Amino acid sequence: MSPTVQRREFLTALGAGIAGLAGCVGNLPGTSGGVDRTIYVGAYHWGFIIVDESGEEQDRISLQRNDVLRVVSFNTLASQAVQSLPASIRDALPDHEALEERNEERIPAPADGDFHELLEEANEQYPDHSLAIMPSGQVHMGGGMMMHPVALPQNATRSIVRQLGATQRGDYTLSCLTYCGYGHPYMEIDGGIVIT
Ligand SMILES: [Cu+2]
Repeated sequence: MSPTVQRREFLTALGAGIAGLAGCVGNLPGTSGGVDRTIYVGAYHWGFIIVDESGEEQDRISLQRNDVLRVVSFNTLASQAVQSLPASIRDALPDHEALEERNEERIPAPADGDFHELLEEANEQYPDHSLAIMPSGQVHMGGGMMMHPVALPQNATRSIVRQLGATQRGDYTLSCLTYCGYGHPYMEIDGGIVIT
């Protein structure tokens, strides 16, 4: 199968996941408009940044069971999508150099090749990401997923908004499920959301 075909199939799967989730949330009792918390999640090569409504970056979001979380996600390279965010959120996003420095602190150095070159290559060849929120320690998509994957392409013109019910206690990991180059395996925040 060519990479293009694989990709198309993956995107179709994403669409199915999104429709499924919309169904779930609509059926939860008492969630009509009652959002308890909104977070903004930016995807970059090779990580995520979580910013709360006040424009503060957060390492971890704590929720009570049955809270309703609104997640606004975007690719930090999708300039039109970023422009549509509130100014306080845009201002909280580190510039690309700062994000690149984070990579060097978090991600093992490549055995051959140079971090910066691999990043440039990834920007060109694999500019798209996705975001899924799943129970920590779960490698494959399975049950208990909090947010089914949403596609975050670089050419997106808008952010993606999802409303999620925090129905199950536990630690959740934010994860990119779209191959995006060298650092892709490290593109996650383990335990980024905790439901107590
Ligand atoms: Cu990615």
